Amino acid sequence: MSKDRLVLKAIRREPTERRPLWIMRQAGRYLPEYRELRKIYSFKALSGSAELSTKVTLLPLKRYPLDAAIIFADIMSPLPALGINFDFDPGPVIENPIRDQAGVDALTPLDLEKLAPEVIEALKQTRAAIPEETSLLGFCGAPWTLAAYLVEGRGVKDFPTLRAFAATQPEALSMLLAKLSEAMATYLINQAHAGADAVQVFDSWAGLLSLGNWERLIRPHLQKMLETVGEAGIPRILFLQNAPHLMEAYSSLPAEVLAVDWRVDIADVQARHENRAVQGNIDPAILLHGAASTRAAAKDLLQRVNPKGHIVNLGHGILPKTPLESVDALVDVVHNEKY
Ligand code: 1CP
Repeated sequence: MSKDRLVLKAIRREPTERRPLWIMRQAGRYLPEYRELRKIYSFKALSGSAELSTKVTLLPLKRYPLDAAIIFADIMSPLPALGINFDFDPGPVIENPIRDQAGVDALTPLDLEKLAPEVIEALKQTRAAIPEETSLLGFCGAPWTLAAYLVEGRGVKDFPTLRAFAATQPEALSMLLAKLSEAMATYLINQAHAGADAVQVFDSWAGLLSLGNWERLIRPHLQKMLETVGEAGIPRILFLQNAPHLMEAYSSLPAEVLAVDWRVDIADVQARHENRAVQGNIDPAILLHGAASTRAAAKDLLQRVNPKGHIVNLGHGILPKTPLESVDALVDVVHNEKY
């Protein structure tokens, strides 16, 4: 029964027999079977087909007893519904980056039929294939993180074109974020209807602006999106990356779970926000060093963080060169904790 799904119990801050564990980017390149599939199919082909996406989503669960499945797709997957074309090399590359108001105006009205139907179908197929007690997670990119790619054109260190756009064309930015916010709220609700138990909003590039500019330019759109999803009754996991200066601001957004990277003291976040669950936050770099280092980091995390409302995860995506033994060690520590 869904009420026994550990991730959902932790989201509600109910007692659990052990802490739930899943891993950001758990279906990625550290898995040899994923690398084999990538020899045959491009990332776009894998994520663009419901059958292949389901197959890849299930790969990490075949190897490890993880408590959640997260659909193998990208934050860009729903953007064709706004008339946006892109490719991957290896990250997203946008065909026509948005650099002015005309670029925003050129977006099409939301085309519901193009709102990643392959992801919606993959959610249904995955739900049918995973154990009853495993949670199914949907996700999307936060409006600002999506805008980062749309304006910059691709992932670039510190996103200077985006920051100049925000400083000089705040009205165009606001219209862009409003469109993305509305589209992503619809997308997340569709994912929940297709079987997602909870949704994670990835704000990977949250930290690029000052607190004052974030409050003024970004918060209203992120807040609106989260509120719309919350009104539909869907549990929300909000992940921010590289944004310690915004931690308090994000803590006031409507989300059941605050998911943080390794730069943040997660025990402190938990202590200061007693009504929230927390997710994270082992530094993925530590897993590169092998099982013993991973085991030590995992034990330290469990010792510092109250189990009530704690979903164990890394502080960002697992790195491609991570040895499989490190993941075994992480699973072992979490599964054998006594409390
Ligand atoms: O388990 C999983 O792998 C889940 C699927 C997943 C998710 C949740 C992928 C597959 N991407 C994402 C989200 C995503 N995509 C984020 C948010 C999470 C994060 O911060 O890591 C971001 C920022 C992206 C953008 C993106 N897409 C990047 C980042 C690098 C850049 O240039 O900015 C990359 C490399 C991609 C392509 C991509 N998406 C996913 C994979 C496995 C890949 C690599 C494709 C490959 O070479 O096989």
